[in-house]
Amino acid sequence: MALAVRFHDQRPEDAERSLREEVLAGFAGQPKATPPKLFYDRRGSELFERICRQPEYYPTRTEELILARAAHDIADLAGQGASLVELGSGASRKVRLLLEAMQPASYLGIDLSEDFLRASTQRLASDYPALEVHAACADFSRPLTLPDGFDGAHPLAFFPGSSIGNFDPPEALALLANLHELLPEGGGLLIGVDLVKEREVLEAAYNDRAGVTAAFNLNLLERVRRELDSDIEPDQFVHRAFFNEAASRIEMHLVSPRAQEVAIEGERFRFAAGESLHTENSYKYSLEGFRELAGRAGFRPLTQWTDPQALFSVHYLQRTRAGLTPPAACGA
Ligand code: AVJ
Repeated sequence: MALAVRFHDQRPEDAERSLREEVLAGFAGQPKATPPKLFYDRRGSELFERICRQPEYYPTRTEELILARAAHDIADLAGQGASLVELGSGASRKVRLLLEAMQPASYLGIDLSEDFLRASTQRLASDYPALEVHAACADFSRPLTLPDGFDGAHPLAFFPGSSIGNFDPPEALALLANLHELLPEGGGLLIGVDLVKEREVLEAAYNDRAGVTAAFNLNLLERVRRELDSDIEPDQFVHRAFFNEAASRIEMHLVSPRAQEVAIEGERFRFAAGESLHTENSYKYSLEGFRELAGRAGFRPLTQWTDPQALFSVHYLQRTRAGLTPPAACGA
């Protein structure tokens, strides 16, 4: 039995800049840089699913392990009658662990990619016939509201995968502040956060031996060639990923080993030998560092869980009455 998913279109008017606009702006920048959301066309999403299964890429399986162990504690913290709101609603098994432990009456998936959102929420609706399933197409880096008809009295928001790592600290703070706005006082936020660790382990996760992360990174240039008018040759670029310890982030780049010029949509862009296009940042936190950031956005850290090797963390945060604390007011 496949029950209908209630679909809510909450896309902002000026919604998305097109691939063309993002690429032209990114290649014209100094340094050259493009936003990581450009990775996720159909092929990019498939490659990401494969990254998650690589032996070096610990975040996915570690977060699943943590959630499987903590699911009943999480359900107790969320309390009877809680609904579940998933941000970046994916194909993941993670949310199923929570659905089974919490048994909520309603679920809301929020994602910007409409096709993906419709497919994943439809699967949940058929697998959990008693669950009232809502889907909202919205950008959670902008202010959000719960859609009409969704039971928002007692929601638990779930933001898995360390997706927060793609945002630099001020953006991450703004995103948490949006979630603070979305939730009623006392509401919960369950968020997966990747942890700082030895360089070797971090760098291996973004340089898997099978080359899947490299293919994922280079797919961005394949996309430019497929979807835009361009003579760019992806094999003239190489994948590079390294830990920038001072900034506490993995950086992914596409490096041009030789000087070259590429044309995109009638514009020409020069790469010097060794120059790169910066395609992603993935910030890594300490437990205390993340708790502090959450506190500044008006969340009280109630519990956090890690795996035995402290590779990854899941935090249960409670929305307090207070909103964003200005940085000047929160010194020691
Ligand atoms: C989806 C942002 C959590 O940063 O680990 C994986 C994306 N990029 N390998 C991450 C990614 C390269 C991933 N996030």
